[in-house]
Amino acid sequence: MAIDSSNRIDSGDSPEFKPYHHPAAGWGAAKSVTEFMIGKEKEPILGSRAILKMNHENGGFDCPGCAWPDSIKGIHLDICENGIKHVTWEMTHKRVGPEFFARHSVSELATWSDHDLENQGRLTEPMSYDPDTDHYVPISWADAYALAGTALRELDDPDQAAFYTSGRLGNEATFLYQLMARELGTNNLPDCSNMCHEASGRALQAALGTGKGTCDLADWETTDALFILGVNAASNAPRMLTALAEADRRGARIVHINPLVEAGATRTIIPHEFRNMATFHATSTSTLNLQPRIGGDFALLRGMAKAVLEQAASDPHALDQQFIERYTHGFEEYRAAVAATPWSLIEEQSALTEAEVREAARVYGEADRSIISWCLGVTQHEHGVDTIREIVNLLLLRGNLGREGAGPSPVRGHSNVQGNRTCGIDNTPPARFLDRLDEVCGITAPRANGYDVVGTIEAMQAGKLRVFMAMGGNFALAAPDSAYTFEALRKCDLTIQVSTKLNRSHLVHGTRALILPCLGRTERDEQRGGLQQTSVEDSMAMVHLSKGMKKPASPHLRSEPAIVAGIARAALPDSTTAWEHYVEDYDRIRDTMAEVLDGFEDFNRRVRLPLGFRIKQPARELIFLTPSGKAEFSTAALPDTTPEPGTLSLATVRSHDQWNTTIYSDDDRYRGIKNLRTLVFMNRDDMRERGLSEFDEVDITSIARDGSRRSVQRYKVVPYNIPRGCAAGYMPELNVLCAIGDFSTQSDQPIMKNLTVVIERSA
Ligand SMILES: Nc1nc2c(c(=O)[nH]1)N[C@H]1C(S)=C(S)[C@@H](COP(=O)(O)OP(=O)(O)OC[C@H]3O[C@@H](n4cnc5c(=O)[nH]c(N)nc54)[C@H](O)[C@@H]3O)O[C@H]1N2
Ligand SMILES: Nc1nc2c(c(=O)[nH]1)N[C@H]1C(S)=C(S)[C@@H](COP(=O)(O)OP(=O)(O)OC[C@H]3O[C@@H](n4cnc5c(=O)[nH]c(N)nc54)[C@H](O)[C@@H]3O)O[C@H]1N2
Ligand SMILES: [Mo]
Repeated sequence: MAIDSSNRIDSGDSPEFKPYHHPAAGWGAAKSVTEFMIGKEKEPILGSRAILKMNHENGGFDCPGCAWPDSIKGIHLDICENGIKHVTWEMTHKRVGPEFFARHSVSELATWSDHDLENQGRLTEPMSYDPDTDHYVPISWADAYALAGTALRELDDPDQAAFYTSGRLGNEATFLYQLMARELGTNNLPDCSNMCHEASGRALQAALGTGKGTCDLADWETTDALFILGVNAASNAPRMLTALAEADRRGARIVHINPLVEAGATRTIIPHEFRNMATFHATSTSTLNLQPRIGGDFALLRGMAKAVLEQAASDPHALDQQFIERYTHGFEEYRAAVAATPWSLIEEQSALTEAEVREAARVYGEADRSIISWCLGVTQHEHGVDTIREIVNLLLLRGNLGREGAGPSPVRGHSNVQGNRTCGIDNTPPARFLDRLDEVCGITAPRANGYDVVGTIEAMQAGKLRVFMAMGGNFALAAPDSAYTFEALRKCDLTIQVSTKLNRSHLVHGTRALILPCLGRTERDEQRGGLQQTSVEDSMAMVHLSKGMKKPASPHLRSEPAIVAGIARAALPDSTTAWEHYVEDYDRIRDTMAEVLDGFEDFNRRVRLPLGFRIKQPARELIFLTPSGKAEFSTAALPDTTPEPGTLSLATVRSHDQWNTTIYSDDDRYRGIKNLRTLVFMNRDDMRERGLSEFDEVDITSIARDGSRRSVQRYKVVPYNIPRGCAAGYMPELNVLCAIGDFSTQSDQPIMKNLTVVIERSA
């Protein structure tokens, strides 16, 4: 099937490119939101009332957008343009009911764009695929559970099933979901984190003994220097702009490290400061912008460490000697590894000059307290784990850990992706967690590791996986190698999608398929025990409650915990787990979680505190659960990440107007793009070398490690301020180019930011 053309969403209007020179957020954002709410979704009143309840300290729901923490300063509106779009998208009046599916066959829907699919509105009833007519037809909840239960019971081996999680799922549903998988007997719990921050978890676990950052917002508010690597804050974590602007006002230094100078890396208008919006008063969000080559961060960080260590020869304050001696392990080996890395290699690999690297090091050396923050620009690489360990190395040199205003601070993606892992979504679970789960829940969890995302796709292809269930997300499109993944999903006996909106994963299905529509985060969740709340954990390990207030989109929707319990009961008829009892009142789920999960003691009481509670981070207290009991320096040598002659490194990124696989429009305001998604950003010199001008059509061909090639055709070239040898374009369209075998050997994450490509004029 023509995957490439089916998910193109270019509206057909003439594309425009006008570099953006205004500050991020402010009136542009306000206008965009207004157009979005009134123009396209036509629900201004409904939207605005709900939005006032978002991220509110007393009640309200957690913004289902990004995982940036809520402001701890209380009442001001801590919302952003993209959070508003996200919520409005969920609250649409449009509905996808049985009549819709009766009108359109699956083969027909497969030719629609991804935007058009989701834009049909909210799913209203459970549906089952009928292979005779190629239509989805209504099915009762009882029959849907029975169908799923029978398929799961009939497996020869529980490892023939896999249970995917997208990072939306609340903690309580998460806990029940992993319990069901493990009671069935499998650790096949792939999740979106396998494509997102797996590298961060692994690096921090190895270095510090906890797989999370150690900072909270109070640290961001007191730090002297912030280093932001590979984050497009203005689009993907807009509330970070507030923290950046406030830091700048206090006189903190801010260094952005990104091959692209993104909108949030210069100036912003703080979203909730209406006075500034009225006067167009923009606040600076940067001290220094460095544009390394894609994959050049490790070299840059190594260079900064080299400069700091050189400085230490004459300046006793360059290093925190006491900290290094008392709390770290492996310093001498690290010093030797840095000494063995010549400046020439650092320059070559980072594509920055020694002077630029020294400038970043000077900012770092002058700051008493530094935070280093990162997102996908660092994680989705072959050397993601080594790069994040180098971030920690650099922090350790000056004792930037375990004190206010200092530490590593990854920016997570989905609003509860961190909570999913905390609550047991892990295909390689620690033995200690399984022991506790067995003891408290009276099950015998399997000990063998399960499949991650790539492993799941490979197992489907090999015929080893027969039932695939997804709690949210859009696995077919989010995963790498679309053609291969589509083929894999179609080999399953049964695919089950628990979703709010129609998407590609409903159309790329197994022999049998179920669509189970669930409540969204904004909606009231009534169970026998009354109105329920669900908890989530943000990027900075704060756990708090989220309560939907809106009338559900349809009376037939069920909550995610209820759906898990329904399937679990059907699949495990003799289970002694009190599935039904749990769903009546989520406090009961939380009571069990309190017994199983570290740091969740007294869960029900603490989660009801006004801002919830913070899960203790041992590393923050300078307790390192590592083999040496200390923070570990790492000593990897710099890899060669420069592109071969004739090829470019391509990063797949999000536009300003999308949420992962959810595409709101074909504009990308902050990058100056209108009406175009099938584009590739290139350096002018690389274009000239190929005889290309703006909007010329090109074919992009990726070259996988095994030599296999994948292409997209007729993409338009956009000249952009990006280092030579680098290119960028949008996910998920470009997932076609990501080879299934090209995952990092360090993190097992698919390589989505450093594809080797050839770009040629289309025939
Ligand atoms: N509105 C909105 N918000 C979102 C999302 C969304 O789709 N829309 N997605 C959510 C999710 S799940 C996630 S994980 C996050 C993603 O948030 P981001 O990590 O900001 O996501 P990307 O768009 O992939 O952008 C990656 C950034 O890294 C840069 N980059 C690429 N390669 C390199 C490199 O080698 N080095 C460096 N230093 N930088 C590089 C790119 O130029 C870009 O600025 O956002 C979350 N929030
Ligand atoms: N090439 C490339 N590929 C990538 C990335 C990249 O940077 N480049 N990024 C990767 C990353 S970081 C991530 S996190 C993944 C994202 O992968 P996923 O999490 O799988 O994808 P999403 O697009 O976030 O999922 C959107 C769907 O979630 C459903 N949904 C929305 N709200 C709810 C809800 O409340 N409950 C339920 N049950 N369903 C809901 C809707 O049906 C919607 O269609 O993609 C990865 N893929
Ligand atoms: Mo993500």
